[in-house]
Amino acid sequence: MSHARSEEAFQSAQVLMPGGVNSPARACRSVGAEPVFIASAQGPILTDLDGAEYIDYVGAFGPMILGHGHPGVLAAVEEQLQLGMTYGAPTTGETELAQAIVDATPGIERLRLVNSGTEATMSALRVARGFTGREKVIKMAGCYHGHADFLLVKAGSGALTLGSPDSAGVTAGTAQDTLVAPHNDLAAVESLFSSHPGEIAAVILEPVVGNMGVVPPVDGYLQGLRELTAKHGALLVFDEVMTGFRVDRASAQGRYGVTPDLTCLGKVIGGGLPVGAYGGRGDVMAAVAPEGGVYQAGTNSGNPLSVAAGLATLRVLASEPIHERLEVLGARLQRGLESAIADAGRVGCVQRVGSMITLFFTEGPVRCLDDIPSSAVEQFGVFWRAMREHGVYLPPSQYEAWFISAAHDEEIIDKTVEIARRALAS
Ligand code: KE4
Repeated sequence: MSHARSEEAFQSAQVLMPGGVNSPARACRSVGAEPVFIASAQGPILTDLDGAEYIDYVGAFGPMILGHGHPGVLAAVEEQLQLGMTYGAPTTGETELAQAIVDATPGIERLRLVNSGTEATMSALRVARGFTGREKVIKMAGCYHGHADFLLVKAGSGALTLGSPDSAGVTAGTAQDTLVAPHNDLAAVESLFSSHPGEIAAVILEPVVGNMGVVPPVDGYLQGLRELTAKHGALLVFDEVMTGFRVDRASAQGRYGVTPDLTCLGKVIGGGLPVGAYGGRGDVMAAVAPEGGVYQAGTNSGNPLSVAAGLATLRVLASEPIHERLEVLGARLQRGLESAIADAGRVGCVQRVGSMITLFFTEGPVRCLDDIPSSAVEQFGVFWRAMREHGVYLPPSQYEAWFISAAHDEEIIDKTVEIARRALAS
């Protein structure tokens, strides 16, 4: 497969942008490759500059739950485009999107729309600190919550992939208010509460982790965190930027039956355009300006195009059995990969929640970061290159979730498994 045009494009991009990319997660360095440049996308298929087609499991890192170019989403954006792109004044679309989110999400009574997942988590934790009058937050090693300074501590996703979970440029003063626990370890969180009485404003986590690969919560973990935070007067914050409307219409909190005080959203609720949101208990959200004293703002917050794409997406999710379908496709991919691993005599495990799935090159189960050996990362790189060469585009890191969309079907899943079978055998 020739990548000549992508190679040329990458040369030019590297001159102008660090690593030739606008987000390190796209760089493909840890899988020992260069990125291909995408020319177009339709349904479950990406087409690169050289005309090669790939079955897409990146899904733009999460938003594209309906696949690329869904006609309803395109029509909504086109209609809004004729009316104007952005106004810096309120629109009824924002209220409709807010209502659609509140209707579906157990933990959200009121919310704010922002422009990215990073803004959502950063703002939610500012609100948690303002509301509780406390300064420290607890996060879990390997969870990624965007690139706000105080959250780039033991971070997952691209930070972990590129070996900088603790980013340069984050001051010691900033990092000292972030306490870190291993994921899925309730006792570790309990001991942080004991050693910092009255100081912890919030516990933030990905209820299903996607940013160290897919790691579901162990039994009782989310419930335990709910009880611990309530007991100590801290807020429980679910970062559902990835899982929101993805693992269930009611997000991970609905799927697992645990309601957080604050929830962060992004990705799916923007239907492919830039968006984020944070929201939760009415009394907590009343702390946000202009009602309360916690300042948070944005020129493009609630952008009409993003709102139109998001609303169209959520309406499809509310009216069609998409999540049921994704569950069926996810289970089929999981079974196929598991049998391919077994038949190839390889060591590996497949972890999945709904349409989020990861093949780890270790026996498993993977419950926290320490369960992923460096050999898994190396083997994943070899596997990733073979998959891309044969037309399957996976997220370029062992520490990412693969996403299935409603535009995938049984045939595409089976083709993926066949390609994986060959990649694992070689
Ligand atoms: P953004 O600022 O990238 O919109 O969202 C940050 C974020 C927050 N929380 C969770 C759970 C997330 O997964 C993310 C973003 N995730 C990824 C990668 N898994 C974005 C891709 C990238 O960084 O390029």
